[in-house]
Amino acid sequence: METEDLLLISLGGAAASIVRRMAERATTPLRALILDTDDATLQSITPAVGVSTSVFGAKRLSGRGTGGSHSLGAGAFRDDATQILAQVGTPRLAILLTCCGGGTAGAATTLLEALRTKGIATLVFAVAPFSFEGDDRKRAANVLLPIMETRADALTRISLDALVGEEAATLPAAEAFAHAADRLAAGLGLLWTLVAHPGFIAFDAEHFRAFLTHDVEGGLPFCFADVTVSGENRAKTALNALREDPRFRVNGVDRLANAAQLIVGILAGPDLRLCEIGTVMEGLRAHCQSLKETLLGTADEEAREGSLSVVLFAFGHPLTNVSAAKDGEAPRPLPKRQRGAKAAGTKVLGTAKNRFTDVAPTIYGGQNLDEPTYQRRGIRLTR
Ligand SMILES: Nc1nc2c(ncn2[C@@H]2O[C@H](COP(=O)(O)OP(=O)(O)O)[C@@H](O)[C@H]2O)c(=O)[nH]1
Ligand SMILES: [Mg+2]
Repeated sequence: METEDLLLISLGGAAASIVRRMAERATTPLRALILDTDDATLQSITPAVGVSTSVFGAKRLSGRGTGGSHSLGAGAFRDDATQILAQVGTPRLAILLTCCGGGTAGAATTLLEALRTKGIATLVFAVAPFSFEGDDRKRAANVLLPIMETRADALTRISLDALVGEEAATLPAAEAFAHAADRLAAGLGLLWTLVAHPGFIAFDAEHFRAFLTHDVEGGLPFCFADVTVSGENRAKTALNALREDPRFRVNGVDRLANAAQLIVGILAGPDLRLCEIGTVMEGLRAHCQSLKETLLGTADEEAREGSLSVVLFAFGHPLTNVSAAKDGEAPRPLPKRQRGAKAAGTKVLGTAKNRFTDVAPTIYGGQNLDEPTYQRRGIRLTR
């Protein structure tokens, strides 16, 4: 796949610093557009191959930022929409990253609308402020996030508190952010590699698009987490870490255990063994009791030799829309999701009961062994 099919867009100073971290550590070239309303932020970003930066809204804000106002961020985007959209071009999938505690994030709603008009699918990582940042930022983010969610194809709300874990309470504020930014940059870097440079089982921008195509208005909420481990039992270790990851706990509900669809990305070196993929997939299926669909993608790079990374997207809580619920409010039922016929679940693999005509199927332990394992277990292989 050409990386031109995929573009990472960041909005605001904090998201810019996360993309900068990604670019510094990228094992595979990044293609990113860093947008901000503040000149100073962009000057601190060393130009990297494939990464462009752009200040917008200068007419209104003189390159000095929004002062935390989402409406100024939105207005700034409208002033310069044509120029920004020309820079975006026409990728098939855009990954948008923004920190909703800042004002530039206010541009996201109009930007997402424009990307949809251009037929660009959007996967949004929206970062909610730390709880120590105070109620005003939290309130502003809580107004912006549901609007973004309706305009994205899929959106995850990233809790900085959950990213940093219990240390958030004791770390100095600047360190807490640096820590969270590093964690997020690592996870997004893995996602980038998985989608832009897939391995023997591809999950590229086109596969993501197909998965995201659905008829229900509004974006799909999802949870995202990643882990990188090494050592003897690395597949088991990765699995255990993901099962415990606080990023899957939303309002006390385990979004991983309740996921209806999973996208699993496995990244490793040439030493990746098939049985390790099996361990991860089997373990997830055992943990996620409501699972209807599992999509798998891999990426392999020499440089990853010895380490195993897993990225996980958990979609579609089957009973409740936890992501839409506010603190203290009961989760609302999730609207029934109908996706385009082509992308629909395991159907892609066909529904034949038996590979052979006029022969009784081989039933063992209640399972039809004539159906390939990946089909029986609901794993959708993409190539
Ligand atoms: N204070 C601070 N907040 C950060 C930093 N990086 C990220 N954040 C988070 O990002 C939010 C601010 O977003 P930012 O993109 O900087 O806003 P903008 O550039 O003013 O539009 C805050 O609410 C924090 O949650 C940082 O270095 N310092
Ligand atoms: Mg700023």
